[in-house]
Amino acid sequence: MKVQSIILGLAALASGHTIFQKVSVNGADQGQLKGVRAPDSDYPIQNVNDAAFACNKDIKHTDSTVITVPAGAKVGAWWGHVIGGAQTANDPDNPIAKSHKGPIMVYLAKVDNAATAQTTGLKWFKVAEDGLSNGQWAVDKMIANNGWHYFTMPTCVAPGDYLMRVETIALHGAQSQGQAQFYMECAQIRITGSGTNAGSNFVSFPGAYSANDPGILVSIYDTTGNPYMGGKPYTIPGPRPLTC
Ligand SMILES: [Cu+2]
Repeated sequence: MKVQSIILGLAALASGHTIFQKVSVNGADQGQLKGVRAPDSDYPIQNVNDAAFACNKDIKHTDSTVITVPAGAKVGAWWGHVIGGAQTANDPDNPIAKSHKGPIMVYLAKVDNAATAQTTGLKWFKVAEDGLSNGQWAVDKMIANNGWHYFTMPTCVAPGDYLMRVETIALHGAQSQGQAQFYMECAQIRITGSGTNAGSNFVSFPGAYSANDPGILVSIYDTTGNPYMGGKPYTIPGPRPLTC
């Protein structure tokens, strides 16, 4: 029993996973877990065909909040190591372990009622993506911003209710098939404005990614172990985002 708890403790220390659990709109913090469907577990999904690939599994935190997002707004998605953020004082793995280099992407799916919508069978379109640019992974910027990942909601997105899926991929083990780590949660949003674009390049989750996608089965290391692709470009998985 004692040995087992020590092993479990070491495993917890070694796993610097992450959970998307809060939204901001034009700088206004919408509140912890408000309008975000989150699990208690910070563990990734590693099978791209997992039935819960859209909005994750074992969801424990739900509410009826639908977050108003004006088209064109600067939106923030906040990630934390565990629910609430840090797991321990000065948690070095909050918001995510520094080893977990990778892209962050945002997808929308139109629904009738974001508070109650099911997450299967939806048609998703990408509205934002950030991979590796200017020597920085999207995850590096998210860590530097204390867990916040910022993007602009395209100005042309049509008003209405959507589920907003924010996804981080950790690529530290992605040189082996099945070892990329996918982290995703979905927020309940209502877009306002006068846009008329209902999306394009739709994909399904699961279905959008393959296990040997060049952005999923990839070694990010150069010969000295530096995790920045050795100067080669990184190809973000999925379709290109909506442009207005
Ligand atoms: Cu991890």
